[in-house]
Amino acid sequence: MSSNSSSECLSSPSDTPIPTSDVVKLYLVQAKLTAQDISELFSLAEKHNLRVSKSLNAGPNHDSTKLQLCPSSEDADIIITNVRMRKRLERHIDWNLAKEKAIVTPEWLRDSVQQRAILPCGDYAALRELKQNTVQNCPDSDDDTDGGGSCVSSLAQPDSEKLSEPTTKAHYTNRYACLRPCPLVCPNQGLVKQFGIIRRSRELEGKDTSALSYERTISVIKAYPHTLTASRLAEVSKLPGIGEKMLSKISEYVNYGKIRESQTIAASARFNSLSEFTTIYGIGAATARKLFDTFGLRTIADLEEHYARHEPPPQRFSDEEQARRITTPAPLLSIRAGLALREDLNEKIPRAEVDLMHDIVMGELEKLRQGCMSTIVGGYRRGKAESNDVDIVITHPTLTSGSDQVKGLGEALVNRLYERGFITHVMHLSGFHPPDALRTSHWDTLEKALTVFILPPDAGSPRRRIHRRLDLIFAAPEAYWTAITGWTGSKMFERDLRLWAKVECSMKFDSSGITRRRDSKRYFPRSEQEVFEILGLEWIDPTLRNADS
Ligand code: 8GT
Ligand code: MN
Repeated sequence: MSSNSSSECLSSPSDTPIPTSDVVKLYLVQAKLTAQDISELFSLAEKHNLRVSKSLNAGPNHDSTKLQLCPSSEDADIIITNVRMRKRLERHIDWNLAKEKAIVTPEWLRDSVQQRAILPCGDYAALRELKQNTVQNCPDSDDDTDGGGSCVSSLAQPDSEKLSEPTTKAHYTNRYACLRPCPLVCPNQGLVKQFGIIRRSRELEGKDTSALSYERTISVIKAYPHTLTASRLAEVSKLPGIGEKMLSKISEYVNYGKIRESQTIAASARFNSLSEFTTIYGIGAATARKLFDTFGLRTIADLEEHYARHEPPPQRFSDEEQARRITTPAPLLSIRAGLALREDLNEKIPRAEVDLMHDIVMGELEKLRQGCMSTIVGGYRRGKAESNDVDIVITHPTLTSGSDQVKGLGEALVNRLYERGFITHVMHLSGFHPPDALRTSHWDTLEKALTVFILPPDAGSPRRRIHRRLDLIFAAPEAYWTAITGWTGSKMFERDLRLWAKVECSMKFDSSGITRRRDSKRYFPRSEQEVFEILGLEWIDPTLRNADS
């Protein structure tokens, strides 16, 4: 996911306290566990030997800790076991010793790692008789949160201010998508697909409000953890944003396995033409409608013929934009060039190729400037097997914001990649956003280069080289983690993250930073966990931010 992206390397002018670090030692009782379970649990404990928030309700004395496996039960803080009976446990651990430890089930480790927090051990006590001891001996013995708190955390406050409100817990019933864990594939993926067709159609027809309400409904269904059945409809009707109309469509799906409107749209010639037109870079919904309605175009062949005669004039930039944008000799991707590259650009990118592209970009960057850090964001970071493009956030520990250094690094990299034949076209230029950046007119002020990339010819293999979309985002170190959060998506998650920050925290979140509205105080998180903590949000793993489709 990231190459040498360690928060410790990042110096930042933040005045937030550095979390103190300690270690929670784990001992695994192997009895009653399969070899597969054992290896899974070992790798969870080891792989995630990372800083975790010490409790969900990390309060003013926010702490962080590392998990560490230890070879002896005596040294352990927490003992993990599948054994549920005293007699059986005593074969492995002395009962008096057991009473001094927290004795939990393997679920505790799985959930704690997933949520990056030492969860309350009492909730996972392996033996009923030892529950009280487990509660008392848990390295974090705070009670659970009541889930009702809103924004603010220790990190969010200036040193002098005390705060009391806890991190808000994530749950599928939450009003905000950034507090609803959404897996890549949910139990009701078929319904999500049917709603996706209606949403897309509304978007193509310029009915943005309706599109957004389908988008919201989709994100709520993505988070719903049960397979929908008639008996669940009552519960579903109480989920946020599910009104009469959505409910009747959901119930249609539950009863018939499909939604009539989705079927009709999917079969319509207009929907198919507009959908196809908007796959061309530079053609948004409004242009697609114009091509269909005014010029009577229906197919890609029609578009090719049309643009052979009517290539729109090249983009014009205001002087201000011109001064801000990354300048490069690489040609702008025109609609005609976009049409020519259409088949390539519409082909999905497998993860292995994403990694390869990232390696090439970072290899070239290393030659320009040693010690850069990067993280692949977007759908790849959310766990998608195939991506439409590759998004990489880049920084260097010595860059200073507000100077031209960040832009300079971006320019140097894009130019180098162009000279070496890796970048064939660019399309972004500051202030210009891809057509699908949707209604969010102002995402952020980071430097970014939206480009077309091609892998070098591979002498050993005759495979076809495919043009790929590559987005490079350049941030100063203090904006690195907000850039990563802001570009990981999904879009609905991002939308609600911004809304949450604004409504619940009186803060402004965007990829370039977090600002408190009342006094414009800026926060500079040193990890993505800190981004969530500053906003008083429970951590959600990137693979659970798939709220869109
Ligand atoms: P995909 O690439 O496989 O289609 O999936 P994706 O990686 O989720 O979509 P994307 O279109 O590449 O966008 C990645 C994320 O970046 C989106 O979730 C969106 O929130 C965000 N994003 C844009 N444009 C911009 C932008 O101009 N600024 C910022 N900060 N974020 C943006 O799509
Ligand atoms: Mn992407």
